Amino acid sequence: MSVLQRDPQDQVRVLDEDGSVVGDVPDIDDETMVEMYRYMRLARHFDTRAVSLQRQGRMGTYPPLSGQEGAQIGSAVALAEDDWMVPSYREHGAALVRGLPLKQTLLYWMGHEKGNEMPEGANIFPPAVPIASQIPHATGAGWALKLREEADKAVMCYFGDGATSEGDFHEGLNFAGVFDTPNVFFCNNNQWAISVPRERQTASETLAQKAVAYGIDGIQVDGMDPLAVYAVTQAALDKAKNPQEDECRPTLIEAVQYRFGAHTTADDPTVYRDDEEVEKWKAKDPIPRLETFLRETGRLDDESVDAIEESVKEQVADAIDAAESDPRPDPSEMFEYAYAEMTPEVEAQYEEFQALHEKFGDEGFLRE
Ligand SMILES: Cc1ncc(C[n+]2csc(CCOP(=O)(O)OP(=O)(O)O)c2C)c(N)n1
Ligand SMILES: [Mg+2]
Repeated sequence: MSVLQRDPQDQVRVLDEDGSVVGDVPDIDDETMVEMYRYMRLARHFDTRAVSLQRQGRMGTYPPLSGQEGAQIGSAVALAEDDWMVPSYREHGAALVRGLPLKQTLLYWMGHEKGNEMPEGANIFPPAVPIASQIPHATGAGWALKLREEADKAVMCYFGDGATSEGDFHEGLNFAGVFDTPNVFFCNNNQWAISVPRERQTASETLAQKAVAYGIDGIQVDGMDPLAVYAVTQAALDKAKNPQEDECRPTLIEAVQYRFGAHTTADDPTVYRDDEEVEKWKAKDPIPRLETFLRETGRLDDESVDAIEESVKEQVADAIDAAESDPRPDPSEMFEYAYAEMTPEVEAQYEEFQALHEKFGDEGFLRE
């Protein structure tokens, strides 16, 4: 029986908080499991360094992902090469799995237009900051694949718990249900939409059960358990591409998790949540959980963990060097890429900017 055939209240788990097996371990080869662990360590270290760069004035606002590595890596590893990923703004870890270099992520948050350039063939949409706006886009992409008879590829869309209160969520999932599109809707329920807690966002008992209204499958998974996330996402992607006669293609996955840090570097979570709550969730940290499992099953040892730690540090340091030595972008690029051709409003803004730039020079715009 598919792991998806259960009640949206019945959370899928594979590893408990101590890394002990409490469910069906998915069929993942040893190398990929260790790779998942390495990606999670890389995402965590990158995150720590990115926050520190912002604090030092070397980068703009940045949305941290620590705590969410299990959901990001566990889900992204399940994607096939030809599938598509439609991210929100926090999916740096998932994007890494798809082949987006860390340098690109840094450039994006440094305000560099080049950070929006996705590598050829990585099949990633650019990050979406307007909440839930990427959901109808993802449904549209899924529908396009179906119309082109390419529904052997799926589109996975990431968004947060807060996004499920937006009209775009409703419209995107409703269309997906009606047109039976090859979509996986992956909700990162990290308990907070900035300072608004989960229980103030919706009266629904779970977010997964919202799927019922659209006639699609909804499933809740422990989002801090990378193996459970992998199992559920893999089954949902498979169903999106190869549904049985009585199955629908789309699935809504609610991955229950927590962001350990601030919403973004512009936020101070200590004013709206208790240390006690944070500590409770830190005990569920996905990284030591997977590490314990991998050590106990002989897939990792001290030596390989040390080697991973070293290589992760080096990779992040190299990415920071590469991003910081990239030439500063020309500010007029801000106006050039939203549309293939500038609209009259954008053109007027561009001309105003050019006039100011000529008058005040670069110094007029830069705060050093
Ligand atoms: C349409 C829209 N409204 C408001 C905002 C401001 N905003 C940025 S992030 C955020 C909260 C989103 O919470 P959630 O969907 O849970 O995602 P998370 O950041 O927790 O991953 C809000 C309201 C926005 N970016 N877009
Ligand atoms: Mg949230």
